[in-house]
Amino acid sequence: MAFVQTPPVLGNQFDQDRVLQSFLRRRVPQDVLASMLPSLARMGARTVGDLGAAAAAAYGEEPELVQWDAWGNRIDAIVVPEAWKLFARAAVEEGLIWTAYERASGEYSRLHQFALVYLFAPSSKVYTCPLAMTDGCARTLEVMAEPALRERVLPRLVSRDPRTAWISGQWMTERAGGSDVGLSETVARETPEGWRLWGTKWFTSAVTADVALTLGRPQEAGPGGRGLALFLVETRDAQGRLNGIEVHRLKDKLGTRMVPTAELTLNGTPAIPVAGLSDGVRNITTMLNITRTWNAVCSVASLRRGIALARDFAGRRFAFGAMLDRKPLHVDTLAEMQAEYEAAFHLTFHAVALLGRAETGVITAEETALLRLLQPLAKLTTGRQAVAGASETLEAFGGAGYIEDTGLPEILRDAQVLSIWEGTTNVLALDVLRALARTEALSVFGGEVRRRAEAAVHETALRGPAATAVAAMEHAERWLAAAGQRGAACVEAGARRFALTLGRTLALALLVDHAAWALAHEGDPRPAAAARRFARAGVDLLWAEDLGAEDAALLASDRTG
Ligand code: MFK
Repeated sequence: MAFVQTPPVLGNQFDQDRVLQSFLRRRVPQDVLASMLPSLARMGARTVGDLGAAAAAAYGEEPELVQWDAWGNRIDAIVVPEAWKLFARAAVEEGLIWTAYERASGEYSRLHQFALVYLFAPSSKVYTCPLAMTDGCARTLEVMAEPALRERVLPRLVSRDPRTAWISGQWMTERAGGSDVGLSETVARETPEGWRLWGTKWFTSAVTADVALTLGRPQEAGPGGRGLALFLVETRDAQGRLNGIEVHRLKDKLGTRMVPTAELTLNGTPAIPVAGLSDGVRNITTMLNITRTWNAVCSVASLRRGIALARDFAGRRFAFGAMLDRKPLHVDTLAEMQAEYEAAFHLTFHAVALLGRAETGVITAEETALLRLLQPLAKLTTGRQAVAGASETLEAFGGAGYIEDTGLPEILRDAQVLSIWEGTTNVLALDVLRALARTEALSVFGGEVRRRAEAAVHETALRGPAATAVAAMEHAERWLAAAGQRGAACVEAGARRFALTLGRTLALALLVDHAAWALAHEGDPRPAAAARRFARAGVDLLWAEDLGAEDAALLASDRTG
């Protein structure tokens, strides 16, 4: 009989996730964890059950824009696949937003929510995008909206009833400014019926949303982000017609193909100011810090799904006289992937734990400074790991990884956006500098790295990686001081290497700390092995020299004449 390849098969993704389970056992009190377990086990089953099946069956299905009805009326209806509707229903039923706002688990509620999100994400065709924006909008309204607006909209955003639940968009990007949002050209005018917006939004994710947070510049307001105001738009009127919104076309994207992303024009769209009539950029960063956390969690989830598939397949695939999981070079590759994933997990879920503490009022001033730094660091560090990890996943399957209907190429296409949207690596590296400029965040950060590394002092196996983390931290501190002396251009040029070094260093320190705990309390040597491997993979990416002048020469025009 001809040889036929066996595809990978995954079981309950909560039951099979040692890293998540061990982390929760350590961080969450036993009684609180016991109350979370049934929902986590259910999501672990659904992600390889009905949700996974729907995602696989919807292979190639995409949303469609229907601009006109049969009678010539402009309708701009977005028709989404049935699978998308299932993900929407499941997200509400499983409380993917609600869990964070109900706060039944106190400061651990964000850990509960994001553990659910992490399990849900890889089988959701990036339904996590509208969910992230809904969460970001909910948090923004919770902290800064007038009571009337908050009380009308917030319960819908966090609803656990599919009949009343709303989702929110985040319509920031304009032709003039994707990263430099202060260049936004949308105009806001106060009319007898209230505020209205005119302008074109160039990249509006999940255009099927019920509401969206967006920015507009009130007439007479000044330039830049300060002159913008943050508005909430309700996309449809009582009859279900779009509220002065024209959808021009859906974007033809590399990945996230089931997410309806559109170019649209606001043509006198009614809008409600959320928090005064200025400082729109500062105000919308409340949303961004939430969506960036989602981005990091989804990056880790993508890494985890990739390694789960590759490890399972390695036990099924025979080549050169043995199964792949008996081949030293393949084992070496899988171990590298596993170590990157475990480090990414600890970095991200530490940020999640701090977010939960912030939102329940138990966070300390030092932790607040750390969280401000961790949100961009977790996003930028894990975004790049997710892209590299997805590429490695495909390669671990050989040619099958390059074949569309295995579902594997989609992992890579969907991962690529994770280092782009919600701030590219470079924009976030600059945000790290912004966060450091204001506070004592670097000394708090350094203290955290050292404290976590010291936790391993009694474990011989962890002394090496702990020392690597401390040495990288010292180098980062020295580099920033020296680059600062050489000038702002020098700091900016090295900002990406600096930020990635900080992100990877804290990831290593947290992994070392957890590994020491796992050895002592669970007799599990695997996190320590991950820490040793991650330390060797490279955490310190900084250079001593300043190559600015050489770079200018390197990039001088190739044109002759
Ligand atoms: C898997 C799920 C993922 C989620 C999917 C969602 C899909 C949605 C798709 C999209 O919408 S992608 C578009 C996302 N766009 C961005 O992420 C924008 C990227 N650009 C930036 O983040 C820039 O850094 C920024 C626009 C914020 C810079 O603008 P400015 O005008 O140069 O900022 P400036 O003057 O430095 O900062 C303005 C204020 O905000 C300052 O405070 P003050 O007014 O008190 O001085 C800053 O300190 C503050 N600020 C800036 N970033 C902050 C922040 N505060 C807290 N946290 C931050 N991150």
